[in-house]
Amino acid sequence: MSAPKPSRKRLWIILGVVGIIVIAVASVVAINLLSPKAPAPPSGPNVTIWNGSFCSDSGSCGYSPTVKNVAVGTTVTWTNTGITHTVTACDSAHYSSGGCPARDAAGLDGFDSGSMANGQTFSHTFTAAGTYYYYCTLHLWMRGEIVVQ
Ligand SMILES: [Cu+2]
Repeated sequence: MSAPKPSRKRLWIILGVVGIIVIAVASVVAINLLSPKAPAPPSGPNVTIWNGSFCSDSGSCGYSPTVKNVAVGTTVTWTNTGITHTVTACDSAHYSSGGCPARDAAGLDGFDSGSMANGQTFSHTFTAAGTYYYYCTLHLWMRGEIVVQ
């Protein structure tokens, strides 16, 4: 009986093709998960807090836009689209790889959202001109600036 041989061979070819397709799709998904992109900045006085599958460096999570220009008196609203993050004011002189240890000593208008869960928003009104630096206390490499003119 030599009849089953060709059909078994065909089955292996089909399995091979399916396997290659599965590996190709999985690779594309993995590449997308590992190299997240910052979302386009929202319109208006808004900032989006974002992250990819994880938040391991400044390329995988952050604020969009990183630098936001607004007029004096503007209320800026941050919306968290990712894991838990914060929006915490920082004195630029203490803005380092270690985070912002002296944030409360800053003479600038301080603000701190505290822990923000996914979907939560935080707003702050900037009443004086200046550059306001901020970061995430949970991910020290997440940094942003509000330039008030
Ligand atoms: Cu964070």
